[in-house]
Amino acid sequence: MKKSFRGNHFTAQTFGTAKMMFLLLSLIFFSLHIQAQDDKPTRTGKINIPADYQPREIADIFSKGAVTYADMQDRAKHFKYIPGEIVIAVELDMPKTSIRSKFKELLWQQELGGLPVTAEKMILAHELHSGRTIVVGLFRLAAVTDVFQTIKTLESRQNVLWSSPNFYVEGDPRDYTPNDTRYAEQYHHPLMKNNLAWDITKGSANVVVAVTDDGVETPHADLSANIWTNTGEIAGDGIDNDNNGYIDDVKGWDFDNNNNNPDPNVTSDNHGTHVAGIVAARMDNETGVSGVAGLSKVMALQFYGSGGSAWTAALVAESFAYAADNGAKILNTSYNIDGFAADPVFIAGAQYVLN
Ligand SMILES: [Ca+2]
Ligand SMILES: [Ca+2]
Ligand SMILES: [Ca+2]
Ligand SMILES: [Ca+2]
Repeated sequence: MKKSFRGNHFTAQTFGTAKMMFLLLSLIFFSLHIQAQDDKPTRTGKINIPADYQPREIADIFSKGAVTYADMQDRAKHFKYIPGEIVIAVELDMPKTSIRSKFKELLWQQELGGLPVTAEKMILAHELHSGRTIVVGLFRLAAVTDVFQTIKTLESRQNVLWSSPNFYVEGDPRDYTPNDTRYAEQYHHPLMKNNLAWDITKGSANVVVAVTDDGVETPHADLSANIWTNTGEIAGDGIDNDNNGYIDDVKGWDFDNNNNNPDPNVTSDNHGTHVAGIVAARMDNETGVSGVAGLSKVMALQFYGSGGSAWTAALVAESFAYAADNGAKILNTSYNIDGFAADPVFIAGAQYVLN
């Protein structure tokens, strides 16, 4: 599959295969995984969700004590709520069909143990098998009533499952949309729900993705900002400054031709550039498209290409080891593995990466 990424000419058609989707899903998963390991994820979406909020998992919301006074106190440390409003889940001895019409007529003050209800609104009714119904309603309380004191009091009422302040979040709830000029053509992003992921992370310069392929156009206008550079190496002095076994490997390595230029040898070798763009075309530079992890780095490793040497297991394994030894956290290998499936040298390379 040779597709053009040259001159920002990504087209919608270039993302067609299920195989590529799988690759991308793997990429974003691993990006998030690595991000979580490396540094605390920063919430970059337009809604400010506190990074230190660690809510308890709610197993069954229609059960007694599904959330507690303590849970709500914890949530209130991070989110605002409407004063004087309370949401109550209460079990009533009547079928769901009767609830909506009778909701306003119910003696809520009595039903809720003398609670000073001044207004009520039904949110939903969940019918139980027994013909009883759990009703979740929004209630306005008399002005002086303390919402949290009320929640604590209601915990001891048998018919109340739980109650909650009426919390709200501030900000624009729409998911993140990059400003890249051809973003709208990239239908895979909403398909993969990347916009949701971008509310949590857009990638990180700390996450280096090694793209082992037929080379990467490192000066590309939509890639150059995201090309990994080997900071331990001094360019052009003919010395292996970082002593990693590769002389002047400032921007990766061409294992196929055994030199320090991982750019494609011929313009028709554009698959690696295409893949690198899917991974990490620079996001929000008002140029071209956006990668899945558009702020992460690409380590360009050329390991095959037109006019190169035989594509041996040793060459593949060596490139894998380079990626792992030089800081890549993710290894992208978008090629046909079948020929190496049971090759011990290839497996050694793959195992080395995993270890
Ligand atoms: Ca070196
Ligand atoms: Ca050097
Ligand atoms: Ca090259
Ligand atoms: Ca871009």
